[in-house]
Amino acid sequence: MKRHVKDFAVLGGSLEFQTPLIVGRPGVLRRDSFLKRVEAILDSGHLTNGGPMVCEFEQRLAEFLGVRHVVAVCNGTAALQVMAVACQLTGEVIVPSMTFIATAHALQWIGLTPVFADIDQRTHTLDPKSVQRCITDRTSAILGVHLWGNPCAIDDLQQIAEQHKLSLLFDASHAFGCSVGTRSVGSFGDAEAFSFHATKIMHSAEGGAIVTNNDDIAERCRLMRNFGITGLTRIESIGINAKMSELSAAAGLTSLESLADVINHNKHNLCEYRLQIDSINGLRVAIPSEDQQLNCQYVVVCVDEAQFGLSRDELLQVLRAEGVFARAYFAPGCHNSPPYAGVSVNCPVLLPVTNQLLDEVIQLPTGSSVKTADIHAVAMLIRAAQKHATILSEHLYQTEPCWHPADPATPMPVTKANAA
Ligand code: T4K
Repeated sequence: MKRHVKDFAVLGGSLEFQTPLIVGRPGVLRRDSFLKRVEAILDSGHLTNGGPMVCEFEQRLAEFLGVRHVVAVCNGTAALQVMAVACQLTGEVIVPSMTFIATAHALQWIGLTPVFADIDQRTHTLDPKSVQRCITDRTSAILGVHLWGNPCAIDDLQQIAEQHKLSLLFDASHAFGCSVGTRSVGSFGDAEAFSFHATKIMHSAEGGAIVTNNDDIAERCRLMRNFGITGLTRIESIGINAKMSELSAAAGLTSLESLADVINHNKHNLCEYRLQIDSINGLRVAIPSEDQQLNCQYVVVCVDEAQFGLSRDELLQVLRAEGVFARAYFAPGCHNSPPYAGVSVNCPVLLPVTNQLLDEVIQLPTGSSVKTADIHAVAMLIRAAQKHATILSEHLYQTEPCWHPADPATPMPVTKANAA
């Protein structure tokens, strides 16, 4: 309990969490189930190149998502790239700036030009009106991102894509297990790309997939992930090594088995956070729409500095020092990062909502390792920080702040006051 300003770890007080709460802690794989699969791989001697584990993983995913084709690849970035090449994109591709840098970099790396459109205040996904303003005669596609698992404005984007004869693709890295009505994310647009990175709700340590109902796109993706090779030596197209290994598929299959439990736990955590946080003046848990099935992988909180008393970055510093390793994804935004910052072809329109959200959102830890009592402790910390906001803020700028000893974000060790 932080009664006085000096009790805060950032000013040398004792830590609230010795073992930090983390955003993106990988879900634990059921060990016996995973090891059984690893034994089967070792017995078969088939480690990669289209082995039975990858085939089974693709089949299970296709059933789960209700789609015709799943093409498993080595990571989400490769999924975006193979999908873009298979869809024969050229020139400019409209994307949001508030996303992991991989969305933009994946395109730029293969010679396409990401063009940043603004996003919607409520869903944090592409604003169709802004997308319209970004279309030029060089545009070949719209690539929406279902940020935090919130599905994009699919119907509106579909209409724009049809009107301008553009491909419609989605970066669904955050949205495995989410759906709109009865349709799963993965079944929209021409194709969607997933990441199964360790930090994702369903993971294969490293991995990804292109998902589509289009037979031609699927065939090209299959060919391209394996150098464009068919048979023993025949080369049919350009390609790359984007194959998923059998070990990754084993992890993915095992992770898929616990997905329902993980989502239920996350839903409970999100409800608990809402109960605790929404009553704090100046904070609001961002929830898009009650009628969508979301995986609740991210707990996103908007910080109104004027009302709350501390800025998002000050709150982040206070929390991280205590061992609540909150994040400020995806500040400063792709449009403020090299090589896109200040380049007019990448940034043709103003991004007021993007800029505002990049300054004010914070992600709080959730996932299986975060328990209800942790959430109550985090909320109590935040309330105490608000109570002492003015003095805390002054101190933050006057003294060298203390850091949590386990914080990888800072090279500074914990200071004398804290170590004592
Ligand atoms: N599109 C979108 C919208 C994406 O979010 C991503 C990936 C992609 C495309 C590209 O997909 P991939 O090519 O990556 O498959 C992470 C991930 O590296 C990245 O995959 C992810 N998005 C992004 C949102 O988050 P960081 O900067 O959060 O990683 P890091 O190392 O800080 O890990 C987060 C926390 O989890 C840390 O406190 C450490 C902990 N952790 C992490 C790993 C990997 C563990 O405890 N164990 C682990 O194995 O980037």
